[in-house]
Amino acid sequence: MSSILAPKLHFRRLELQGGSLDRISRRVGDLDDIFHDQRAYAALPKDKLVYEVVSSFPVPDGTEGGLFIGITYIYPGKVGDEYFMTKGHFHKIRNRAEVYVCMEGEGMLILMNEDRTRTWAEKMEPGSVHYINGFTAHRTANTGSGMLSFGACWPSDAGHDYDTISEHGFSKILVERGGVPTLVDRA
Ligand code: M6P
Ligand code: ZN
Repeated sequence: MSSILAPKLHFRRLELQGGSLDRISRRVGDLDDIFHDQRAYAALPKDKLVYEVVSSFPVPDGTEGGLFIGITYIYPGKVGDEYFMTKGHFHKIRNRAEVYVCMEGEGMLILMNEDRTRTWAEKMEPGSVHYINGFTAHRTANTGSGMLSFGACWPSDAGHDYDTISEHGFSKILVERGGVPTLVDRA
């Protein structure tokens, strides 16, 4: 007789459960090189939570052919006119793709090609599914007044390349212009 297991990832409950879960909290103080308005950044408390990630790694990191699953929760807020957002990354193995599924809130998935000549965004709303091609940097911003929560699924050998983003950034930033999230060239 085989056992029946409860689901570990539950979109309606907005949580991952059971097993060994990895939890990361990113606070203002952890994000010193991503926001464009350094004066507004310096005025915020360093311990203010910006986002949290809960991840399940069913196979060891680096395994070819496996998948990782995570949920990211981004708090509402802004640094100057720029929305709270994730650090963003390319995958270390550049051709690895990823899928995001928005569970609650309003947001934008910001994408950039590898040579930084094109940055664009997709609107995230509850139920929206986003295919992120390989070779494409990705970050998410909370453009609403409540939490933005989304599920993610990515190959277990993809890895995160944060260095390229902290060194060069995205070529456009997402800011509020007259109440509307707008992508603009970096000054
Ligand atoms: C999603 C996935 C994770 C990622 C997280 C936060 O859940 O893409 O791999 O860690 O978003 O994004 P970042 O790592 O760029 O801060
Ligand atoms: Zn990724």
